[in-house]
Order: sequence, then structure tokens, then C-alpha cells
Amino acid sequence: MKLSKDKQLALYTTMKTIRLFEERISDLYARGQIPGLVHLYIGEEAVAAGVCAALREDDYITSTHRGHGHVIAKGAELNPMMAELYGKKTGYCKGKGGSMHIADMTVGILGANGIAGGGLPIAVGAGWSAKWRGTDQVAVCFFGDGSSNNGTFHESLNLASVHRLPVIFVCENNLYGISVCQAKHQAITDVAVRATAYDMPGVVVDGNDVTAVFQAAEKAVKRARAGEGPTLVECKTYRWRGHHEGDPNQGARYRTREEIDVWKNKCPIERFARQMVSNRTATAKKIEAIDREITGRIDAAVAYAETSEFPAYEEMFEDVYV
Ligand SMILES: Cc1ncc(C[n+]2csc(CCOP(=O)(O)OP(=O)(O)O)c2C)c(N)n1
Ligand SMILES: [Mg+2]
Repeated sequence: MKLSKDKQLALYTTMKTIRLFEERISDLYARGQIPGLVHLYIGEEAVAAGVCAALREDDYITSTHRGHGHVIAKGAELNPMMAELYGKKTGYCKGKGGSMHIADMTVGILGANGIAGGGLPIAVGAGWSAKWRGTDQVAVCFFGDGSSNNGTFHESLNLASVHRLPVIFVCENNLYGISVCQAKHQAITDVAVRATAYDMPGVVVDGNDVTAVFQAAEKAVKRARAGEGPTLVECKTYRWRGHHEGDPNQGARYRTREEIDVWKNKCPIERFARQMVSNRTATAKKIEAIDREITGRIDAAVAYAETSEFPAYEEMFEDVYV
């Protein structure tokens, strides 16, 4: 099925916003402007963009330590995101949370999460709440291949399955948990096979094909909204950068340059841009104009963050658990 022109342009814009935002972060981080850790999503943009395009604003997502892409795709604003990364008072968490704590309840973002596998039970809770309240909202949780080995994964799939909750479990299988390749951390190749144990559909998708991700997500969302229960969608993808920005040489200590290059050649954004040109959705010129507009928004977000204040010393213990 061919997507409408508007849908294609929206998917491209979301992916490119994530990419350009994160490339800027990588640069700013190297210059020492951003404190704490940042885990970049570059290379995996089609997953967040494709899944969130199948959601409504009042649907929920839970995110991960690698969360910028998810929250941008679900509608977070760039200015308070960038300010949060800078540790400024105008940030989403008043500068006290940083990259791994971005949340925006107004658009259903229940939070990035520094706990691997921590988002799954939260999404189950959100789905259960929607069911009890009698709404047709759904909850998506993003998590990695490594996190699919945590107890929370199994407990969450079990609970969602037995109560037929409107939850979509989206595994971003980027083949590594930190420096450990998938073959060394689990005995299966497809995380999706684990759905069988919980009697729910488990599907494998090319996570670098935004159209395929969108269509798989749309099907799972439809099923969840109709009260038919959860789905496990596994998206095969790859992170281009190291585990976090302090992981040198894009993680080439524990994976080969050749492997990284193979995946860079499968860039989800370039691939989709080529398709849009060949199916006459957009000209190369139109794509350049979109890119310029996104760059302008990122410039503005950096300026906003740089001119914002740090929280005052006296506010140190406000809004935090002590
Ligand atoms: C409960 C818990 N255990 C360990 C860690 C340390 N840790 C941070 S990220 C990570 C690997 C996560 O791998 P995966 O789920 O595949 O996500 P990816 O980083 O590949 O996106 C680990 C073990 C953690 N944050 N939380
Ligand atoms: Mg992983």
C-alpha cells in the first residue's frame, strides 16, 4: 500500500529532525556543552518515526536511555529538550533530569528511562488504565534487544497478554546491549519468537524501512484499540554511534568497521528520500528545503538553551526526590 504524500513527507521530516538534532548534540557534547551521558539514536530513526506515526496524540509511549528519537516522534518540543540537555531551567525537567528523563504528559510521553527494561511495566500500567477508564487509547513501549532479557520484559508481556491490554511492545533490535552482541546475550535470533510464550502475535520488521515499520505498527495499534490485546513488534536496526558518546570510535572496539559501514549503507533516511524522489512525492529541492527548515528549528533550540539560565543554587532540592 502506498502512503499518501502528506504521510510520506511527515515520516521523512520526523526522521530527519531526529537525525539533525542528534548530530548537533554529538557536536555540542564533544565541545563540552552537555553534561551527563547521551545515548544517540542515529541509524534507528525509522523505528520511532514509523511507530509514532501510527499513534494519536492521546496515546502513550514509554521510552529508553536512547530516547531522543521516541520523544521527538511523539511530539516533544525541541526547545525544552535542548535546554534539558544543557541542564537549564527552561528544560523539560527544569534542567535536573537530562537526556534520560525527558517526559511530556501533554502528548503522552511517560518518560525516557535510565533503567533498561524499565519502560515496559509503565506502558502496561498505562494500557491497563486506558482499559479501566474505557478509552480506546493504546500504549507503546520501546526497548532494546538487551532489555528483552530482563524480568520486566517477561512479566509485562505476561500481564498484558492475560488481560488483553492495549499495549504494543516495540523491540529495537540493534544487535548489541552495550558492547555485547546479540549472539552472546541470548540464544535466539528473533526476539519476536518470545511472543509465542505469551500467546500474542510476534512480528519481525526491517527497522530501517519506515514504511514497513509504520504498517506493522498500524496493524498492532488497530488490534489493541479493538480490545484484541498486545503485539510484539521486533524492528531489526543498528546504531551508528557508540553505546553513548563516551564510547570511542563508534563502538569499533567490539564490532568491525565493515559491519558499521554495511549498516550505514542501509541508512533509513537516505533510502526513504530516494523513494520519495522516485515516486514523485518530493523533488530533491523540496527535500533540501525541509532539511533547511529543520536546521533552523535546531539552531533556534540551541540559542534557546544557551541563553537560558541554570537552575538557582537554592532550587537544588526542589522537584527531586531526596
Ligand atoms: C536494570 C539495568 N541494568 C543495567 C543497566 C546498564 N545498561 C544501560 S544500557 C544497557 C544495555 C541496553 O541494551 P539494549 O536494551 O539492547 O538497548 P540499546 O542500548 O542497544 O539501545 C545496560 C545493560 C541499566 N541501565 N539498567
Ligand atoms: Mg540493543
